[in-house]
Amino acid sequence: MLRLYDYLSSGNGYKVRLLLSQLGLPFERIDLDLDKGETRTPAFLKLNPNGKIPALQLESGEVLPESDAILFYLAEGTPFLPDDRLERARVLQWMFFEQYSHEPNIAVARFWHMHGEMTEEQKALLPEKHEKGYAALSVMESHLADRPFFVAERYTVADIALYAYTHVAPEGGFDLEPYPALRRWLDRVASQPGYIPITQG
Ligand SMILES: N[C@@H](CCC(=O)N[C@@H](CS)C(=O)NCC(=O)O)C(=O)O
Repeated sequence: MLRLYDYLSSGNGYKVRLLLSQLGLPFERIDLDLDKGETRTPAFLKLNPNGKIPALQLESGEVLPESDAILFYLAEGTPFLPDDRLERARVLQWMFFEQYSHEPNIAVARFWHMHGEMTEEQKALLPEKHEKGYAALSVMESHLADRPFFVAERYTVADIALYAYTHVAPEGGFDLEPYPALRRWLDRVASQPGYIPITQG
């Protein structure tokens, strides 16, 4: 059986949980407590030397880390990943956008809000995280103004990658009110078959 190394409130872990649920694939979930350093134990570092969840252990024993790589792997040959060459590249385009322009700002601001008192350094960096996070949300808003989903007019792993931290952005101090197309897209994603909330393990 597939084994997912995960942490319940992690959006990166949630991406994988959500797709596994939508594919109807059974999996064992191992929860590692980030606050207790459980991603940095020698045993886990042997599985993922980068010391981060999510990591998916395949039935062969091979371990695949990096949420968007896991999504891409699991989606191959399913309706969640297009066959067309350019559309597949567009899925990657939005996943790279998520990892470079979105997650490092929105997820990090949320993490700081959720994990105890912020340090002085975090407080000083927060306005920049918000500015860059809002810039990413604006890019998403204009793309979604005349499209139902990010790629190929249908729900793909590009939507899952971007949904994970966007729908909980208010937990990082972001106001989604000025983004109507984005909020309609959030509702569209939440109504897909097999949808589970981030709180469900
Ligand atoms: N680029 C990675 C980021 C993974 C990541 O940042 N994981 C965090 C939780 S969301 C983590 O495991 N942090 C624990 C640590 O760094 O020790 C992905 O998309 O999977």
